[in-house]
Amino acid sequence: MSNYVTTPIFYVNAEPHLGHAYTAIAADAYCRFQRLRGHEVRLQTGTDEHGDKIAAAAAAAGITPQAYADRISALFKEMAGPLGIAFDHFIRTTDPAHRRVVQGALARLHDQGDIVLSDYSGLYCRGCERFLTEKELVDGLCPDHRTPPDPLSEQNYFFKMSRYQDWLIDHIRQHPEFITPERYRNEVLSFLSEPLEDLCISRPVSRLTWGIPLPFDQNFVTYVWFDALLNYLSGLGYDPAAGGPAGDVARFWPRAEHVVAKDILKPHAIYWPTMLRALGLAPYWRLHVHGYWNVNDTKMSKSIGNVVRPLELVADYGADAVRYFLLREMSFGLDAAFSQEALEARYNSDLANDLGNLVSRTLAMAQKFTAGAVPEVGEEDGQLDRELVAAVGRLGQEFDLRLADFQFHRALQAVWEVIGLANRYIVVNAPWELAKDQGRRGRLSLVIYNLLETLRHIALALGPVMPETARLMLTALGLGGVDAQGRLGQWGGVLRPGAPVKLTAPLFPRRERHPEETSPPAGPVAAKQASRQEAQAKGQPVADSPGLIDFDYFKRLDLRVATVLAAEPVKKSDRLLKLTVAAPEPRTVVAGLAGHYSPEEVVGRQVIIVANLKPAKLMGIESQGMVLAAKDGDRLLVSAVAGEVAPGVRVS
Ligand code: ME8
Repeated sequence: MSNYVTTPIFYVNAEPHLGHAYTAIAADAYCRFQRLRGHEVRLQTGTDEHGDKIAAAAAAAGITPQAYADRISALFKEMAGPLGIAFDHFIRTTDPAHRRVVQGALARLHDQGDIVLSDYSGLYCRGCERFLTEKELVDGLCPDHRTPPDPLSEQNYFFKMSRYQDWLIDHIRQHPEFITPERYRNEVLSFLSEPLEDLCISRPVSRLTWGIPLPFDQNFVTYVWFDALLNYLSGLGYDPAAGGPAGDVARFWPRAEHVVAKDILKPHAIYWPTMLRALGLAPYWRLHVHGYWNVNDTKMSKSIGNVVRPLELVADYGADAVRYFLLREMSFGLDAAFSQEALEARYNSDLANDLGNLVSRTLAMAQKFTAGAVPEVGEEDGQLDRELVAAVGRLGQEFDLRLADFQFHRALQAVWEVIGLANRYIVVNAPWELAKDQGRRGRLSLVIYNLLETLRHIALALGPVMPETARLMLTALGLGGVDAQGRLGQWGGVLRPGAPVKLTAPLFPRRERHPEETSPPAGPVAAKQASRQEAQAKGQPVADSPGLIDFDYFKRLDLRVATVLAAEPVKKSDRLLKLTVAAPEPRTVVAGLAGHYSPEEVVGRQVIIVANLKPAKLMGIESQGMVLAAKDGDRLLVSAVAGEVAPGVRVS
């Protein structure tokens, strides 16, 4: 069965923040998990580009809505790579194919009498882009935007959603997995206990032109939610005029799963299934609803301005640490508080201490006691060994159950229980003591083998959440990709006795605070602004002082060690070499080294690159980064580190 997983398509009225990143990371981790279990998966994300909000943001920026949408949509797309989000399709609602699907669906529902013209007077909230009912107001204000809605009276087209209310209630009752966690299912059922009003799906062009024109009345454009929800089908190549599902719709729709936060529960749990029903399609399979990331007890949101930029965190902590923190810290379904202290604490305790130490101690002991190789084991298991093996077996079951259910925090908790047990196993077995006694060599080999084997399972479990860490761990164990290394929880049979094992660099070096940083850490990245202002007030040097940059600014540079895998001269240039480097993923970097180095001289070297430089075309070749070098008169000397390290290691 093929899984189809989607994130919401994000509004392009402001830049991406950590809330958006979280949804995409959760969806990505789930997809990676399904792929590792051998399932075909399609992950779709994208941007929602029509409507009042975008038109207003573009007007404020003094550019056309399309130019504005192009700019912000690119930021959402570019956020994916550094966060390790491997989407299969990025959809934009301004894509011509999507617009055709929306118009086709509107025409079909209009023809069958599911869309009708009617007069409407009501209270319209511009933030929500919809009419609110009296009951929804709190003290006369929109509960989400805390602004008074405008009284509006106009003709509009309505989707006869109420026709499908009874069917929807039955469907939700009969399919407990349809909306999870359960609290959101109950919320929807409670909302449905009152009669549904029909859904206004048009906006008069006198009020809004930035939308998809209704195919049957040019005086109106489509309501942004009716347009946006259809992305889930248009991204699969849906044809509204076709009799039934075909192609990718037939292949993926039966296992469609949407991941959203609770702010958009109603459109997904009520509008969308009724639209699907009216179009003659089955409802999606599951809707996974998470809570909010809050900062100081307030929802992180672009309109409030308390946002944390995900790429700044990645530059600082690395993608895997950010992914781990977000998925571990939030209980899926509930709200969670973001603070840099919490991130720092988890980094140091869970990643540097628990995981990082386990990996480096185990591999260091394998170097020392079993000649840097997987040992041969002949010794009988004892009680302690059996406990470890049993815990790994349990992890195999528990992890799969939790991840299949979007319970990332529980799945990771289970992994950390095994990490804790393995760390205790080291202390209790004291391999350094066993090593002193020739008669206990067999026992020593067994202990080291058991630890290496436990690391293998930990790496397998971490694959969906921390793909790069898993890869480095498996490489250190002499194994290849995470997908071909046996099944999580099934002990033994993969590590080959005699195979070399080696860790080239610590996984999560402890973060010692830089002397320029305030102590304790200054809270969310966005809040660091405050300390900067304070420093400025005291006349201390900050970014705005000529020639000086502050530490935050420096930290935005992602400097990495890259191993040169291949090099060739760039045609028609006597200055440029085209390098393929591992940092750790392979990428192309064009460097002005020709004339100073031959291609053969640079292959195999480890150089320092600026890894987050915007790609640029040099002589028609896209360069994804810049090699640092020292220019001394006529000489050019390429940068290096003082010893060999794992490719991709950060330089700071
Ligand atoms: O609603 N905590 O787009 P949007 C957690 N275009 N997640 C958050 C968050 C927070 N503080 N803030 C945002 C829209 N999100 C529509 C969707 S879908 C057919 C159309 C995430 O840009 C979360 O996934 O306002 C939430 O549902 C989504 O961003 C809202 O993004």
